[in-house]
Amino acid sequence: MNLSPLQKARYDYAPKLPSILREPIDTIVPVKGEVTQPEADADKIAALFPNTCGIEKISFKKGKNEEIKKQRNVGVILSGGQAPGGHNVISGLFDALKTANPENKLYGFKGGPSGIIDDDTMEITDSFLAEYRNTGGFDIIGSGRTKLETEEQFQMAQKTCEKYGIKAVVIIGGDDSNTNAAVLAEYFLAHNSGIQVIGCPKTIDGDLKNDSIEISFGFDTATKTYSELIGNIERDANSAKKYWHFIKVMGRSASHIALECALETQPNICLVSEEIEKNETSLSGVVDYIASVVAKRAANGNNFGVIIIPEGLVEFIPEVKALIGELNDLLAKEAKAYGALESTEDQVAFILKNVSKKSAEVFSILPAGIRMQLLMDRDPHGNVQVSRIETDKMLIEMVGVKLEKMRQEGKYVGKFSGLNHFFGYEGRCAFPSNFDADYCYSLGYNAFMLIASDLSGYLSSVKNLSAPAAEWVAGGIPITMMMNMEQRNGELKPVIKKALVELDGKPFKYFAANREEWAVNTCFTFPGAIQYYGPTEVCDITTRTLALEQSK
Ligand code: FBP
Repeated sequence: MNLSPLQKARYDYAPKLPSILREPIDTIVPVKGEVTQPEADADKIAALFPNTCGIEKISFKKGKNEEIKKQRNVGVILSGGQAPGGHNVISGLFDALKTANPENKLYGFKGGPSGIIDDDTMEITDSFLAEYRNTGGFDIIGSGRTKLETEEQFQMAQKTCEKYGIKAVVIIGGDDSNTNAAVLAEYFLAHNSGIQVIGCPKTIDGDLKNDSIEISFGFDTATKTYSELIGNIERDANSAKKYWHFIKVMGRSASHIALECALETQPNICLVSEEIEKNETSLSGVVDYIASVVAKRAANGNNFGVIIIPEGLVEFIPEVKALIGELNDLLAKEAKAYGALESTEDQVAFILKNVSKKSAEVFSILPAGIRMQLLMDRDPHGNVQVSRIETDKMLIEMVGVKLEKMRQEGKYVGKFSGLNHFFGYEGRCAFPSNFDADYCYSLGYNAFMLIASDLSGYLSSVKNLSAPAAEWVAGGIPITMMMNMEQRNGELKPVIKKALVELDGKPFKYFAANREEWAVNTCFTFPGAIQYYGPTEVCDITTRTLALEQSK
Protein backbone atom coordinates (compact mmCIF):
# COMPACT_ATOMS: atom_id res chain seq x y z
CA MET A 1 0.00 0.00 0.00
CA ASN A 2 1.27 3.53 -0.79
CA LEU A 3 1.24 5.54 2.41
CA SER A 4 1.22 9.31 2.82
CA PRO A 5 3.61 10.64 5.49
CA LEU A 6 0.65 11.60 7.71
CA GLN A 7 -0.90 8.14 7.37
CA LYS A 8 2.37 6.52 8.46
CA ALA A 9 2.70 8.90 11.38
CA ARG A 10 -0.90 8.38 12.50
CA TYR A 11 -0.47 4.59 12.74
CA ASP A 12 1.84 5.26 15.68
CA TYR A 13 -0.42 7.74 17.50
CA ALA A 14 -1.33 6.38 20.95
CA PRO A 15 -4.92 7.43 21.76
CA LYS A 16 -5.62 8.69 25.26
CA LEU A 17 -8.06 6.88 27.58
CA PRO A 18 -9.97 8.11 30.65
CA SER A 19 -7.99 7.34 33.85
CA ILE A 20 -10.24 4.51 34.99
CA LEU A 21 -9.72 2.64 31.69
CA ARG A 22 -5.93 3.00 32.03
CA GLU A 23 -6.03 0.71 35.10
CA PRO A 24 -5.18 -3.01 34.62
CA ILE A 25 -8.29 -4.44 32.98
CA ASP A 26 -8.94 -6.99 35.74
CA THR A 27 -9.09 -4.22 38.34
CA ILE A 28 -12.12 -2.38 36.87
CA VAL A 29 -15.69 -3.24 37.93
CA PRO A 30 -19.12 -1.86 36.93
CA VAL A 31 -21.32 0.12 39.30
CA LYS A 32 -25.09 0.41 38.83
CA GLY A 33 -26.46 3.96 39.06
CA GLU A 34 -29.89 5.55 38.74
CA VAL A 35 -32.79 3.77 37.06
CA THR A 36 -33.74 5.38 33.73
CA GLN A 37 -36.97 6.07 31.86
CA PRO A 38 -37.58 6.70 28.15
CA GLU A 39 -37.44 10.23 26.75
CA ALA A 40 -41.24 10.10 26.13
CA ASP A 41 -44.07 7.57 25.60
CA ALA A 42 -42.73 5.55 28.56
CA ASP A 43 -45.63 3.05 28.69
CA LYS A 44 -45.43 2.16 25.02
CA ILE A 45 -41.61 1.82 25.10
CA ALA A 46 -41.79 -0.29 28.31
CA ALA A 47 -44.30 -2.62 26.65
CA LEU A 48 -42.10 -3.02 23.55
CA PHE A 49 -38.83 -3.37 25.50
CA PRO A 50 -39.74 -5.29 28.69
CA ASN A 51 -36.13 -6.48 29.22
CA THR A 52 -34.20 -3.31 28.47
CA CYS A 53 -36.49 -0.48 29.57
CA GLY A 54 -36.22 1.00 33.06
CA ILE A 55 -32.71 -0.39 33.69
CA GLU A 56 -29.85 1.47 35.43
CA LYS A 57 -27.05 3.68 34.16
CA ILE A 58 -23.57 2.17 34.59
CA SER A 59 -20.22 3.62 35.64
CA PHE A 60 -16.89 1.98 36.48
CA LYS A 61 -14.66 1.96 39.54
CA LYS A 62 -11.55 0.14 40.75
CA GLY A 63 -12.09 -3.40 42.07
CA LYS A 64 -11.06 -7.01 41.47
CA ASN A 65 -12.62 -8.47 38.30
CA GLU A 66 -11.60 -12.08 37.61
CA GLU A 67 -14.68 -12.58 35.37
CA ILE A 68 -13.23 -10.27 32.74
CA LYS A 69 -10.74 -12.96 31.66
CA LYS A 70 -13.57 -15.26 30.53
CA GLN A 71 -13.18 -16.14 26.84
CA ARG A 72 -15.57 -14.11 24.63
CA ASN A 73 -15.91 -13.61 20.89
CA VAL A 74 -17.39 -10.30 19.78
CA GLY A 75 -18.79 -9.08 16.46
CA VAL A 76 -18.80 -5.47 15.25
CA ILE A 77 -20.93 -3.57 12.72
CA LEU A 78 -20.35 -0.10 11.26
CA SER A 79 -23.75 1.31 10.42
CA GLY A 80 -25.06 4.36 8.54
CA GLY A 81 -23.08 7.31 7.22
CA GLN A 82 -19.32 7.41 7.66
CA ALA A 83 -17.92 9.47 10.55
CA PRO A 84 -14.23 10.08 11.36
CA GLY A 85 -13.04 7.77 14.12
CA GLY A 86 -14.93 4.54 13.34
CA HIS A 87 -11.65 2.67 12.88
CA ASN A 88 -10.56 3.78 16.33
CA VAL A 89 -13.73 2.47 17.97
CA ILE A 90 -12.81 -0.91 16.50
CA SER A 91 -9.17 -0.49 17.65
CA GLY A 92 -10.24 0.30 21.22
CA LEU A 93 -12.66 -2.63 21.26
CA PHE A 94 -9.98 -4.97 19.86
CA ASP A 95 -7.31 -3.86 22.33
CA ALA A 96 -9.58 -4.23 25.36
CA LEU A 97 -10.79 -7.63 24.19
CA LYS A 98 -7.27 -8.97 23.60
CA THR A 99 -5.96 -7.47 26.85
CA ALA A 100 -8.72 -9.25 28.76
CA ASN A 101 -7.94 -12.59 27.11
CA PRO A 102 -5.68 -13.10 24.06
CA GLU A 103 -7.93 -16.03 23.04
CA ASN A 104 -10.84 -13.62 22.48
CA LYS A 105 -11.70 -12.98 18.83
CA LEU A 106 -13.17 -9.94 17.11
CA TYR A 107 -15.27 -10.48 13.98
CA GLY A 108 -16.36 -7.73 11.61
CA PHE A 109 -19.69 -7.94 9.77
CA LYS A 110 -19.08 -6.41 6.37
CA GLY A 111 -21.18 -3.75 4.63
CA GLY A 112 -23.26 -2.70 7.63
CA PRO A 113 -26.14 -4.52 9.35
CA SER A 114 -26.69 -6.71 6.27
CA GLY A 115 -23.32 -8.37 7.06
CA ILE A 116 -24.67 -10.10 10.16
CA ILE A 117 -27.83 -11.24 8.35
CA ASP A 118 -26.02 -12.58 5.29
CA ASP A 119 -23.01 -13.88 7.24
CA ASP A 120 -20.55 -11.64 5.43
CA THR A 121 -18.06 -12.03 8.25
CA MET A 122 -14.30 -11.69 8.70
CA GLU A 123 -11.97 -12.01 11.65
CA ILE A 124 -10.17 -8.77 12.54
CA THR A 125 -6.55 -9.48 13.41
CA ASP A 126 -3.83 -7.28 14.85
CA SER A 127 -1.89 -7.03 11.59
CA PHE A 128 -5.05 -6.23 9.58
CA LEU A 129 -6.14 -3.57 12.07
CA ALA A 130 -2.68 -1.96 12.15
CA GLU A 131 -3.31 -0.39 8.74
CA TYR A 132 -6.47 1.37 9.94
CA ARG A 133 -5.55 2.78 13.36
CA ASN A 134 -6.18 6.54 13.69
CA THR A 135 -7.32 6.83 10.07
CA GLY A 136 -10.66 8.10 8.74
CA GLY A 137 -13.27 6.13 6.83
CA PHE A 138 -15.27 2.99 7.46
CA ASP A 139 -13.46 0.98 4.80
CA ILE A 140 -12.05 -1.51 7.31
CA ILE A 141 -15.31 -3.51 7.05
CA GLY A 142 -17.61 -1.10 5.18
CA SER A 143 -20.98 0.30 6.26
CA GLY A 144 -24.63 0.20 5.19
CA ARG A 145 -28.12 1.37 6.10
CA THR A 146 -30.08 -1.91 6.22
CA LYS A 147 -32.77 -1.69 8.89
CA LEU A 148 -32.89 -4.67 11.27
CA GLU A 149 -36.56 -5.13 12.04
CA THR A 150 -38.01 -8.45 10.99
CA GLU A 151 -38.14 -11.71 12.94
CA GLU A 152 -36.46 -13.44 10.01
CA GLN A 153 -33.52 -10.97 10.08
CA PHE A 154 -33.10 -11.48 13.83
CA GLN A 155 -33.05 -15.26 13.45
CA MET A 156 -30.43 -15.03 10.69
CA ALA A 157 -28.34 -12.67 12.86
CA GLN A 158 -28.52 -15.17 15.73
CA LYS A 159 -27.48 -18.00 13.42
CA THR A 160 -24.43 -16.05 12.23
CA CYS A 161 -23.40 -15.31 15.83
CA GLU A 162 -23.78 -18.95 16.83
CA LYS A 163 -21.63 -20.06 13.90
CA TYR A 164 -18.65 -18.01 15.18
CA GLY A 165 -19.35 -18.40 18.91
CA ILE A 166 -20.08 -14.66 19.10
CA LYS A 167 -21.49 -13.67 22.49
CA ALA A 168 -21.81 -9.91 21.91
CA VAL A 169 -22.38 -7.56 18.99
CA VAL A 170 -21.24 -3.91 18.95
CA ILE A 171 -23.25 -1.66 16.62
CA ILE A 172 -21.48 1.60 15.80
CA GLY A 173 -24.12 3.97 14.50
CA GLY A 174 -26.40 7.00 14.76
CA ASP A 175 -29.96 7.29 16.05
CA ASP A 176 -31.50 4.89 13.53
CA SER A 177 -28.69 2.32 13.89
CA ASN A 178 -28.83 2.42 17.67
CA THR A 179 -32.59 1.99 17.47
CA ASN A 180 -31.68 -1.22 15.57
CA ALA A 181 -29.28 -2.08 18.41
CA ALA A 182 -32.02 -1.66 21.03
CA VAL A 183 -34.47 -3.80 19.06
CA LEU A 184 -31.88 -6.55 18.50
CA ALA A 185 -30.80 -6.50 22.17
CA GLU A 186 -34.43 -6.92 23.24
CA TYR A 187 -34.97 -9.78 20.78
CA PHE A 188 -31.87 -11.67 21.95
CA LEU A 189 -32.86 -11.25 25.61
CA ALA A 190 -36.47 -12.27 24.97
CA HIS A 191 -35.24 -15.43 23.20
CA ASN A 192 -32.55 -16.27 25.78
CA SER A 193 -29.98 -16.37 23.00
CA GLY A 194 -27.12 -15.34 25.31
CA ILE A 195 -25.99 -12.67 22.83
CA GLN A 196 -25.46 -9.13 24.11
CA VAL A 197 -25.76 -5.94 22.04
CA ILE A 198 -23.91 -2.70 22.79
CA GLY A 199 -24.15 0.55 20.75
CA CYS A 200 -21.58 3.30 20.15
CA PRO A 201 -22.76 6.87 19.41
CA LYS A 202 -21.68 7.82 15.91
CA THR A 203 -22.86 10.56 13.55
CA ILE A 204 -21.29 13.71 12.19
CA ASP A 205 -24.76 15.28 12.58
CA GLY A 206 -24.25 15.63 16.37
CA ASP A 207 -27.92 14.90 17.05
CA LEU A 208 -27.42 11.78 19.17
CA LYS A 209 -26.83 13.39 22.53
CA ASN A 210 -27.99 13.91 26.09
CA ASP A 211 -26.33 14.36 29.50
CA SER A 212 -24.39 11.10 29.13
CA ILE A 213 -23.64 11.33 25.40
CA GLU A 214 -22.17 14.82 25.21
CA ILE A 215 -21.20 14.51 21.55
CA SER A 216 -21.48 11.81 18.91
CA PHE A 217 -18.15 10.88 17.40
CA GLY A 218 -17.17 12.38 14.06
CA PHE A 219 -18.90 15.72 14.73
CA ASP A 220 -15.63 17.26 15.95
CA THR A 221 -13.57 16.28 12.89
CA ALA A 222 -16.30 16.87 10.31
CA THR A 223 -17.12 20.37 11.58
CA LYS A 224 -13.42 21.24 11.77
CA THR A 225 -13.02 20.12 8.15
CA TYR A 226 -16.03 22.14 6.95
CA SER A 227 -14.97 25.15 9.03
CA GLU A 228 -11.54 25.09 7.42
CA LEU A 229 -13.15 25.13 3.97
CA ILE A 230 -15.69 27.82 4.92
CA GLY A 231 -12.88 29.98 6.37
CA ASN A 232 -10.94 29.58 3.13
CA ILE A 233 -14.02 30.63 1.12
CA GLU A 234 -14.55 33.62 3.42
CA ARG A 235 -11.00 34.74 2.71
CA ASP A 236 -11.59 34.32 -0.99
CA ALA A 237 -14.86 36.27 -0.76
CA ASN A 238 -13.13 39.04 1.16
CA SER A 239 -10.32 39.14 -1.41
CA ALA A 240 -12.39 39.14 -4.61
CA LYS A 241 -15.39 40.98 -3.14
CA LYS A 242 -17.73 39.84 -5.91
CA TYR A 243 -19.57 36.65 -4.86
CA TRP A 244 -22.19 35.59 -2.35
CA HIS A 245 -21.33 32.02 -1.36
CA PHE A 246 -24.31 29.85 -0.34
CA ILE A 247 -22.82 26.91 1.54
CA LYS A 248 -25.03 23.98 2.45
CA VAL A 249 -23.55 21.74 5.16
CA MET A 250 -24.61 18.23 6.12
CA GLY A 251 -26.82 17.40 9.05
CA ARG A 252 -29.93 15.49 8.05
CA SER A 253 -32.26 17.14 10.56
CA ALA A 254 -30.50 19.09 13.27
CA SER A 255 -28.52 22.27 12.55
CA HIS A 256 -25.68 21.43 14.97
CA ILE A 257 -23.13 21.28 12.14
CA ALA A 258 -24.24 24.60 10.63
CA LEU A 259 -24.21 26.29 14.05
CA GLU A 260 -20.79 24.91 15.03
CA CYS A 261 -19.33 26.04 11.67
CA ALA A 262 -20.88 29.50 12.20
CA LEU A 263 -19.32 29.74 15.67
CA GLU A 264 -15.97 28.83 14.12
CA THR A 265 -16.12 31.12 11.09
CA GLN A 266 -18.55 34.02 11.83
CA PRO A 267 -20.28 34.15 8.42
CA ASN A 268 -22.77 36.87 7.42
CA ILE A 269 -25.72 34.52 7.76
CA CYS A 270 -26.27 31.08 9.23
CA LEU A 271 -29.79 29.69 9.02
CA VAL A 272 -30.81 27.52 11.98
CA SER A 273 -33.67 25.19 11.06
CA GLU A 274 -34.91 24.81 14.63
CA GLU A 275 -35.38 28.60 14.92
CA ILE A 276 -37.16 28.76 11.58
CA GLU A 277 -39.55 26.05 12.75
CA LYS A 278 -40.18 27.73 16.11
CA ASN A 279 -40.89 31.11 14.49
CA GLU A 280 -42.93 29.41 11.77
CA THR A 281 -40.93 31.33 9.17
CA SER A 282 -42.24 30.63 5.67
CA LEU A 283 -40.02 29.98 2.67
CA SER A 284 -40.60 33.53 1.45
CA GLY A 285 -39.73 34.76 4.96
CA VAL A 286 -36.34 32.98 4.74
CA VAL A 287 -35.73 34.48 1.28
CA ASP A 288 -36.73 37.98 2.47
CA TYR A 289 -34.29 37.75 5.40
CA ILE A 290 -31.35 36.75 3.19
CA ALA A 291 -32.23 39.45 0.62
CA SER A 292 -32.42 42.10 3.35
CA VAL A 293 -28.87 41.27 4.55
CA VAL A 294 -27.55 41.26 0.97
CA ALA A 295 -29.17 44.68 0.42
CA LYS A 296 -27.74 46.13 3.66
CA ARG A 297 -24.24 45.00 2.78
CA ALA A 298 -24.67 46.29 -0.79
CA ALA A 299 -25.61 49.70 0.60
CA ASN A 300 -22.16 49.73 2.27
CA GLY A 301 -20.53 48.73 -1.01
CA ASN A 302 -20.08 45.06 0.01
CA ASN A 303 -21.47 42.90 -2.76
CA PHE A 304 -20.13 39.71 -1.25
CA GLY A 305 -20.73 37.45 1.68
CA VAL A 306 -21.04 33.93 3.06
CA ILE A 307 -24.22 32.10 4.08
CA ILE A 308 -24.34 28.73 5.84
CA ILE A 309 -27.44 26.62 5.19
CA PRO A 310 -28.23 23.46 7.16
CA GLU A 311 -28.97 20.51 4.91
CA GLY A 312 -32.25 19.69 6.68
CA LEU A 313 -33.69 23.22 6.27
CA VAL A 314 -36.62 22.34 4.02
CA GLU A 315 -37.98 19.89 6.57
CA PHE A 316 -38.31 22.72 9.13
CA ILE A 317 -40.06 25.34 7.02
CA PRO A 318 -43.62 24.72 8.23
CA GLU A 319 -45.42 24.55 4.89
CA VAL A 320 -42.64 22.42 3.31
CA LYS A 321 -42.52 20.19 6.39
CA ALA A 322 -46.26 19.54 6.15
CA LEU A 323 -45.86 18.77 2.45
CA ILE A 324 -42.97 16.34 3.13
CA GLY A 325 -45.00 14.61 5.87
CA GLU A 326 -47.87 14.07 3.46
CA LEU A 327 -45.49 12.90 0.72
CA ASN A 328 -43.84 10.39 3.10
CA ASP A 329 -47.17 8.83 4.00
CA LEU A 330 -48.49 8.93 0.45
CA LEU A 331 -45.36 7.41 -1.11
CA ALA A 332 -45.27 4.67 1.57
CA LYS A 333 -48.97 3.80 1.25
CA GLU A 334 -49.33 4.19 -2.50
CA ALA A 335 -45.87 2.96 -3.50
CA LYS A 336 -47.26 0.60 -6.14
CA ALA A 337 -49.59 3.08 -7.83
CA TYR A 338 -46.91 5.81 -7.77
CA GLY A 339 -44.19 3.42 -9.00
CA ALA A 340 -46.31 2.54 -12.05
CA LEU A 341 -46.32 6.17 -13.28
CA GLU A 342 -43.81 6.71 -16.02
CA SER A 343 -43.69 10.42 -16.82
CA THR A 344 -42.78 13.31 -14.54
CA GLU A 345 -46.06 15.02 -15.50
CA ASP A 346 -48.06 11.99 -14.31
CA GLN A 347 -46.10 11.86 -11.06
CA VAL A 348 -46.68 15.55 -10.39
CA ALA A 349 -50.39 15.23 -11.24
CA PHE A 350 -50.66 12.22 -8.87
CA ILE A 351 -49.12 14.21 -6.03
CA LEU A 352 -51.28 17.28 -6.64
CA LYS A 353 -54.40 15.09 -6.63
CA ASN A 354 -53.53 13.19 -3.42
CA VAL A 355 -52.14 15.81 -1.02
CA SER A 356 -54.06 18.54 0.82
CA LYS A 357 -54.93 21.80 -0.97
CA LYS A 358 -52.30 23.75 1.03
CA SER A 359 -49.54 21.20 0.28
CA ALA A 360 -50.52 21.12 -3.38
CA GLU A 361 -50.04 24.91 -3.51
CA VAL A 362 -46.60 24.67 -1.90
CA PHE A 363 -45.59 21.83 -4.21
CA SER A 364 -46.60 23.90 -7.26
CA ILE A 365 -44.51 26.95 -6.38
CA LEU A 366 -41.29 25.02 -5.72
CA PRO A 367 -38.68 25.06 -8.51
CA ALA A 368 -39.18 21.96 -10.70
CA GLY A 369 -35.81 20.45 -9.72
CA ILE A 370 -36.59 20.68 -6.00
CA ARG A 371 -40.02 19.10 -6.56
CA MET A 372 -38.45 16.01 -8.09
CA GLN A 373 -35.78 15.89 -5.37
CA LEU A 374 -38.55 15.76 -2.75
CA LEU A 375 -39.99 12.73 -4.51
CA MET A 376 -36.75 10.73 -4.59
CA ASP A 377 -36.66 7.37 -2.78
CA ARG A 378 -36.64 7.53 1.04
CA ASP A 379 -33.75 5.78 2.83
CA PRO A 380 -34.47 2.41 4.50
CA HIS A 381 -35.51 4.25 7.68
CA GLY A 382 -38.12 6.35 5.80
CA ASN A 383 -36.04 9.57 5.85
CA VAL A 384 -36.09 12.03 2.94
CA GLN A 385 -32.55 12.09 1.50
CA VAL A 386 -31.97 15.75 2.27
CA SER A 387 -28.33 15.63 1.16
CA ARG A 388 -29.71 15.37 -2.38
CA ILE A 389 -32.04 18.38 -2.16
CA GLU A 390 -30.28 21.41 -3.61
CA THR A 391 -31.52 24.00 -1.11
CA ASP A 392 -28.45 26.13 -1.78
CA LYS A 393 -29.31 26.49 -5.48
CA MET A 394 -32.99 27.02 -4.69
CA LEU A 395 -32.20 29.91 -2.36
CA ILE A 396 -29.80 31.58 -4.80
CA GLU A 397 -32.54 31.50 -7.44
CA MET A 398 -35.26 32.81 -5.11
CA VAL A 399 -33.04 35.50 -3.50
CA GLY A 400 -32.03 36.71 -7.00
CA VAL A 401 -35.69 37.15 -7.97
CA LYS A 402 -36.45 38.96 -4.71
CA LEU A 403 -33.50 41.34 -5.12
CA GLU A 404 -34.61 42.28 -8.62
CA LYS A 405 -38.03 43.14 -7.22
CA MET A 406 -36.39 45.21 -4.49
CA ARG A 407 -34.29 46.99 -7.12
CA GLN A 408 -37.43 47.99 -9.00
CA GLU A 409 -38.87 49.34 -5.77
CA GLY A 410 -35.67 51.34 -5.17
CA LYS A 411 -34.76 49.19 -2.10
CA TYR A 412 -31.62 47.59 -3.48
CA VAL A 413 -28.62 48.92 -5.31
CA GLY A 414 -25.95 46.37 -5.93
CA LYS A 415 -24.79 43.38 -7.87
CA PHE A 416 -25.75 39.89 -6.73
CA SER A 417 -23.78 36.93 -7.94
CA GLY A 418 -24.41 33.69 -6.03
CA LEU A 419 -22.20 30.61 -5.95
CA ASN A 420 -23.30 27.37 -4.32
CA HIS A 421 -21.31 24.74 -2.39
CA PHE A 422 -22.22 21.60 -0.50
CA PHE A 423 -19.89 20.35 2.21
CA GLY A 424 -20.84 16.91 3.42
CA TYR A 425 -18.96 13.93 2.10
CA GLU A 426 -15.70 15.94 2.28
CA GLY A 427 -15.72 15.72 6.07
CA ARG A 428 -17.02 12.25 6.82
CA CYS A 429 -13.79 10.33 6.25
CA ALA A 430 -11.12 12.85 7.28
CA PHE A 431 -8.31 11.65 9.53
CA PRO A 432 -9.93 11.89 12.98
CA SER A 433 -8.79 14.89 15.00
CA ASN A 434 -6.88 14.02 18.17
CA PHE A 435 -10.15 14.51 20.05
CA ASP A 436 -12.05 12.03 17.87
CA ALA A 437 -9.11 9.59 17.80
CA ASP A 438 -9.04 9.56 21.63
CA TYR A 439 -12.82 9.66 22.12
CA CYS A 440 -13.49 6.84 19.65
CA TYR A 441 -10.76 4.62 21.05
CA SER A 442 -12.23 5.19 24.52
CA LEU A 443 -15.78 4.41 23.31
CA GLY A 444 -14.60 1.11 21.81
CA TYR A 445 -12.53 0.13 24.85
CA ASN A 446 -15.47 1.04 27.08
CA ALA A 447 -17.89 -0.98 24.90
CA PHE A 448 -15.86 -4.07 25.79
CA MET A 449 -16.08 -3.17 29.49
CA LEU A 450 -19.90 -3.11 29.17
CA ILE A 451 -19.82 -6.49 27.40
CA ALA A 452 -17.58 -7.92 30.11
CA SER A 453 -20.12 -6.64 32.64
CA ASP A 454 -22.75 -8.89 30.97
CA LEU A 455 -24.88 -5.90 29.92
CA SER A 456 -27.06 -5.58 26.83
CA GLY A 457 -29.08 -2.78 25.23
CA TYR A 458 -26.56 -0.17 26.42
CA LEU A 459 -24.81 2.68 24.63
CA SER A 460 -21.13 3.22 25.40
CA SER A 461 -20.83 6.58 27.16
CA VAL A 462 -17.70 8.68 27.75
CA LYS A 463 -18.36 12.12 29.22
CA ASN A 464 -16.80 15.24 30.76
CA LEU A 465 -15.27 15.75 27.33
CA SER A 466 -14.15 19.36 27.56
CA ALA A 467 -11.67 18.28 30.25
CA PRO A 468 -8.38 16.48 29.40
CA ALA A 469 -8.89 12.81 28.44
CA ALA A 470 -7.60 11.54 31.80
CA GLU A 471 -10.62 13.19 33.46
CA TRP A 472 -13.21 11.71 31.09
CA VAL A 473 -15.86 9.53 32.76
CA ALA A 474 -16.62 6.11 31.24
CA GLY A 475 -19.91 4.24 31.62
CA GLY A 476 -23.05 3.10 29.84
CA ILE A 477 -26.66 4.20 29.40
CA PRO A 478 -29.67 2.09 28.40
CA ILE A 479 -30.58 2.91 24.78
CA THR A 480 -34.28 2.83 25.70
CA MET A 481 -33.84 5.99 27.81
CA MET A 482 -33.31 7.94 24.56
CA MET A 483 -36.41 6.55 22.83
CA ASN A 484 -39.90 7.78 21.99
CA MET A 485 -42.59 6.87 19.47
CA GLU A 486 -42.53 8.51 16.02
CA GLN A 487 -44.31 8.17 12.72
CA ARG A 488 -42.06 6.27 10.24
CA ASN A 489 -43.09 5.02 6.80
CA GLY A 490 -46.70 5.68 7.76
CA GLU A 491 -46.48 3.71 11.07
CA LEU A 492 -45.86 4.62 14.73
CA LYS A 493 -42.44 3.16 15.68
CA PRO A 494 -40.10 3.25 18.71
CA VAL A 495 -37.03 5.32 17.75
CA ILE A 496 -34.26 7.28 19.43
CA LYS A 497 -35.36 10.91 19.68
CA LYS A 498 -33.07 13.22 17.71
CA ALA A 499 -31.44 15.93 19.83
CA LEU A 500 -32.00 19.17 17.91
CA VAL A 501 -30.36 22.58 18.50
CA GLU A 502 -31.77 24.05 21.70
CA LEU A 503 -32.73 27.67 21.18
CA ASP A 504 -32.24 28.41 24.87
CA GLY A 505 -28.85 26.64 24.90
CA LYS A 506 -25.59 28.57 25.21
CA PRO A 507 -24.25 27.87 21.66
CA PHE A 508 -27.36 29.26 19.94
CA LYS A 509 -27.63 32.20 22.36
CA TYR A 510 -24.01 33.16 21.66
CA PHE A 511 -24.68 33.03 17.93
CA ALA A 512 -27.93 35.01 18.22
CA ALA A 513 -26.21 37.71 20.28
CA ASN A 514 -23.58 38.23 17.59
CA ARG A 515 -25.26 37.54 14.28
CA GLU A 516 -26.44 41.08 13.53
CA GLU A 517 -22.91 42.36 13.68
CA TRP A 518 -21.60 39.44 11.62
CA ALA A 519 -24.32 40.09 9.02
CA VAL A 520 -23.54 43.67 8.18
CA ASN A 521 -19.86 43.95 9.04
CA THR A 522 -17.26 41.53 7.80
CA CYS A 523 -16.16 39.58 10.91
CA PHE A 524 -14.94 36.34 9.28
CA THR A 525 -12.62 34.07 11.27
CA PHE A 526 -10.32 31.51 9.70
CA PRO A 527 -9.89 28.26 11.68
CA GLY A 528 -7.38 26.67 9.26
CA ALA A 529 -6.70 22.95 8.90
CA ILE A 530 -6.93 20.36 11.69
CA GLN A 531 -3.56 20.08 13.45
CA TYR A 532 -2.44 16.66 14.67
CA TYR A 533 0.96 17.53 16.15
CA GLY A 534 1.84 20.57 18.23
CA PRO A 535 0.64 22.46 21.28
CA THR A 536 -2.38 20.94 23.02
CA GLU A 537 -4.40 24.20 22.82
CA VAL A 538 -4.17 23.96 19.02
CA CYS A 539 -4.42 20.19 18.57
CA ASP A 540 -6.61 18.73 21.30
CA ILE A 541 -9.45 21.20 21.82
CA THR A 542 -12.92 20.07 20.80
CA THR A 543 -15.85 22.05 19.42
CA ARG A 544 -17.03 25.57 20.28
CA THR A 545 -20.47 24.00 20.85
CA LEU A 546 -19.20 21.72 23.62
CA ALA A 547 -17.01 24.44 25.12
CA LEU A 548 -20.02 26.81 25.32
CA GLU A 549 -22.36 24.07 26.58
CA GLN A 550 -19.96 23.17 29.37
CA SER A 551 -18.91 26.75 30.22
CA LYS A 552 -19.84 27.89 33.73
P1 FBP B 1 -25.82 9.04 9.93
O1 FBP B 1 -27.00 9.64 10.63
O2 FBP B 1 -26.01 7.65 9.51
O3 FBP B 1 -24.57 9.23 10.74
O4 FBP B 1 -25.54 9.84 8.59
C1 FBP B 1 -25.55 11.21 8.56
C2 FBP B 1 -25.36 11.77 7.17
O5 FBP B 1 -24.00 12.06 6.91
C3 FBP B 1 -26.24 13.01 7.00
O6 FBP B 1 -25.55 14.16 7.41
C4 FBP B 1 -26.58 12.95 5.55
O7 FBP B 1 -27.84 13.53 5.28
C5 FBP B 1 -26.65 11.48 5.25
O8 FBP B 1 -25.80 10.86 6.16
C6 FBP B 1 -26.24 11.14 3.85
O9 FBP B 1 -26.49 9.79 3.64
P2 FBP B 1 -25.80 8.93 2.50
O10 FBP B 1 -24.41 8.63 2.96
O11 FBP B 1 -26.62 7.70 2.47
O12 FBP B 1 -25.79 9.74 1.25
